[in-house]
Amino acid sequence: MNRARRVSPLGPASPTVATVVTFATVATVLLATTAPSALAQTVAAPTNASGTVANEPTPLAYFLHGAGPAAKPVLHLDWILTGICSFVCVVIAVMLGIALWRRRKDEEAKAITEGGGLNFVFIGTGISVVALLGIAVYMLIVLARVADPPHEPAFTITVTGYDWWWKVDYGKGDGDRHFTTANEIHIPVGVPVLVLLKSADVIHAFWVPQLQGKTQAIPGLVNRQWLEADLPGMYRGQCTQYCGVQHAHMAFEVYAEPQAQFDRWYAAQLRGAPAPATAQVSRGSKLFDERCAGCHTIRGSAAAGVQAPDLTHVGSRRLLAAGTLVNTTENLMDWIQHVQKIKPGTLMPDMKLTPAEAGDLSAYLATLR
Ligand code: HEC
Ligand SMILES: [Cu+2]
Repeated sequence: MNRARRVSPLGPASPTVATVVTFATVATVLLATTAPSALAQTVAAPTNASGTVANEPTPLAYFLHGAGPAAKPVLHLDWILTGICSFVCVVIAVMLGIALWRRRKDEEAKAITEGGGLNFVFIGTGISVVALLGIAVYMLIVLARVADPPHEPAFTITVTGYDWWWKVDYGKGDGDRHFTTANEIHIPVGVPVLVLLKSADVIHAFWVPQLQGKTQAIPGLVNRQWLEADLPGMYRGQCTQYCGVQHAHMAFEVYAEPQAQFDRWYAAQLRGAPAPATAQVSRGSKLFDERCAGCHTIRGSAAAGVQAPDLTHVGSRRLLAAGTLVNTTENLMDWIQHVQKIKPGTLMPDMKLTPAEAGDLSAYLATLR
């Protein structure tokens, strides 16, 4: 029996055509979803009165939008790498398809002689080597481009990773310009800010995907990074090095604001807490000094603990406990009394409070705006 070899009905040129079409489709979809209108909508996420952020970015939004001179080159690298990898997958799938389609009959297969088809191996290896080397060089170029900010940083902040929250120091070593906050970073839009990264315990990693790559925070070492956003808005950040049970709840937010708004925020953060104005607030303040001051600081009061977030302006933050809860009065009181249910294993104990104590403390905390 000598049946004619089956020939692909598509003809020899069609695999290439199919690949090109698939690749073009992928590229078009990517480009369409990154149109400027989509970008502005997802990235600009102003806080509204109720404290919720409109258009909160989705976790993978960083693949579609970058918002700064450090993010853009990385974004393009992402797309090109994805394009190349998808292209390779498609080519291999098509070749596999052709091989299956043109499969030899069993008796013919036995007749295959050694050494046949080796050219394909040489050509394939050659193409792979060239492509991988090209990618490696391109990656190094991108790394070099984003290593330093395009111009002098406007100022420096120090970010320290703790299990499981971030301490943020502004104006460190600058006397009356220094203050400490937690889990919320504000930067002026359009200028680079230098970030010195430290750790108080284990290795953490600081990552604001839409603005920058990842940088580790290592005990005993000071690493550097810089942040710059082209557009005002909120950019979510996350610890990206596993650091213990609550690693997933170690998020933070970066707010890029016009300079004047940033200056107002800075001035407000510099102020200490107001002196208690009512008897209830005064009782709450005393309770805080007794129960919480061993760990927490409130500037302008006697509380000066250093192992936990500075609470002087806790009311000004959108989220509580490194992105775990939205900061509302109910959530705040729930947090204080049920820490270990909300964020099990975290380094603050549940605080047992009588209803009267809870009322006093709540009244006091409400003054910390
Ligand atoms: C043993 C130390 C300790 C004590 C005592 C303590 N806390 Fe905390 N507190 C922490 C730590 C650590 C965190 C950070 C938890 C995290 O996010 O993982 C924290 C977080 C918080 C936060 C969230 C802060 C933020 O920026 O999101 C609030 C609010 C808070 N504590 C209030 C209190 C109050 C009020 C008391 C007293 C009734 C108190 N804490 C007692 C250690 C303590
Ligand atoms: Cu972590």
